[in-house]
Amino acid sequence: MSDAISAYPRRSVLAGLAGLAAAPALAKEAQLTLPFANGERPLVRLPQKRPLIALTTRPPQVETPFALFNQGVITPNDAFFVRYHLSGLPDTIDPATFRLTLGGQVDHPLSLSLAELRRDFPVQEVVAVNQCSGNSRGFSNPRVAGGQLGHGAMGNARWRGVPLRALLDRAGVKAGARQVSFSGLDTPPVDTVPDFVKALDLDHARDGEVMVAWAMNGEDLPFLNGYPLRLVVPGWYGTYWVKHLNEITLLDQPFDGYWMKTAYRIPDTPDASVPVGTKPASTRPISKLNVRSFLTSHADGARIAARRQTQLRGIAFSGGDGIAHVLVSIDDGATWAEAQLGEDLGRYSFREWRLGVNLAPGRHIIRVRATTVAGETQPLQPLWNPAGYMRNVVEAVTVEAV
Ligand SMILES: Nc1nc2c(c(=O)[nH]1)N[C@H]1C(S)=C(S)[C@@H](COP(=O)(O)O)O[C@H]1N2
Ligand SMILES: [Mo]
Repeated sequence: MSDAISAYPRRSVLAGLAGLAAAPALAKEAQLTLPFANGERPLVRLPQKRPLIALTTRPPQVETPFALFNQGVITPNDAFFVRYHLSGLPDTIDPATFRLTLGGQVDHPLSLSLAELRRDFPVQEVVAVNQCSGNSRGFSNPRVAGGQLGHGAMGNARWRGVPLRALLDRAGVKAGARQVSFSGLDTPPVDTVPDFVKALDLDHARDGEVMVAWAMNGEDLPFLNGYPLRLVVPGWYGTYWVKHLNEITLLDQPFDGYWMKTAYRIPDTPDASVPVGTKPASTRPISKLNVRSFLTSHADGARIAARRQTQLRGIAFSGGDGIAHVLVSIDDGATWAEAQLGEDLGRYSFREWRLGVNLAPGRHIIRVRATTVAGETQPLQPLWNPAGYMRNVVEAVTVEAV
C-alpha cells in the first residue's frame, strides 16, 4: 500500500501556509482582464499553486485562467480554483493526529484517523467537475452582488476516497435520521459569522457516489482544496464539497444553518430563474449542475487563417446525465453542426468536443450548445437570478478569419 500519509511532505504544507499568512506570498505576478466591466485582476501565487486569477486574498480565492481548459479535460491540481467563505483557515493540520468524526443519530459514533480511513473501508474513484454556483457571475446582466467571477471557478479532477455510504453503514444510522451535515476545520473570523456547514438528505448521502476524498489526480489534496479530506458530491455544485472535512453529523431533522437556510438558495422555479431585477417568491437550496459547454481552443478576438481547415475544440459537462451531443455554430446560431465527442471519463467529467471548420474571411461568432442524454440543453438567452448562480447560456466567441 502506498503510504501517502507518512510520505506526505508535511513540512512543505506547513511552510506553504506560513507563506499564506504572510502577505508576500500574494505578490502580484501579472495582470489579466476578464471580459466584463471592472474585470482587471492580478495573478497571484498561492501555496502549491501556479499563478492564478485573484478574486480576494483574505480568504484566498482564485480562479483558473480560461486558456488552461484547452490543455486537457483534467484540471491540474496547481491550477485548480480556490474558494473560501471564512478567513479562519487552519494553519496547521497534522495528518498523524487528525480525526474525522461521525456522530449524531448513529449507533456507534466514529472517530477515524487518516490511516484507518484508508485502511478499513472500500476505496473508490470518480472523475467529476467541481464548479462554484457563482461561476461566470461577472457576466450577469444586470450585474449582481457577489464574487465577479469569469468562467474559471470550475475544474475537473479524478477524486479518490471512501464512499460516504461505507462510513454511514459502519456507524449504523438510526431510524429517525433525515439529513447529514458536514463541517470542516476553517472557522469564522468573528462569532457573528456562521460556521460553514452544509447538509445533504440522507438518501443522497448514502447513494454510494458521495465520497470522502483524500486524493485528487493521484496526489494528496492540495491544502487549499481541502487537505486532508473533502466531501465530493458528484454532479452537485461546489458549495457542498466541504473542505478540511472533520465532522459529519446525522440529524433527525433538516439542517437549518445559515449556509443552507439563507445562503446558496435559488428561485424555486423550473429553471431557477426569475424575471430580470425581481425577487423570487420562494427559494430552494441549490443542487445539481446544469449543462454547460465552452469553446476552449480560441479566445474572443482570436485570429484564424481563412479558407483553411481549423480545429475548434472545447468542453461540455452536466450534473451527471451524460453529454448526448454538442452542436457548434460559426454563424451566430443560424446553422449548427454536430461536434465529435472525445474520450468519456464518466458522466460527471468534462467531455472534450472537436469540430473541423473552414472559415471565410471576416468576423465569425462561434456558439456552442450541449444537450444531455436526458434532453436538457443550454438556453440561447441568459437566465437571471439575484445571486447570479447557475449561468449556462450558450456563450458567444467572436473570431476573425484572415
Ligand atoms: N471548509 C470549506 N469548504 C468549502 C468552502 C468553504 O468556504 N469552506 N467553500 C465551498 C464552495 S462554495 C466551493 S465552490 C468549493 C470550492 O472548492 P475548491 O476551493 O477546492 O475549488 O468548496 C466548498 N467547500
Ligand atoms: Mo461556491
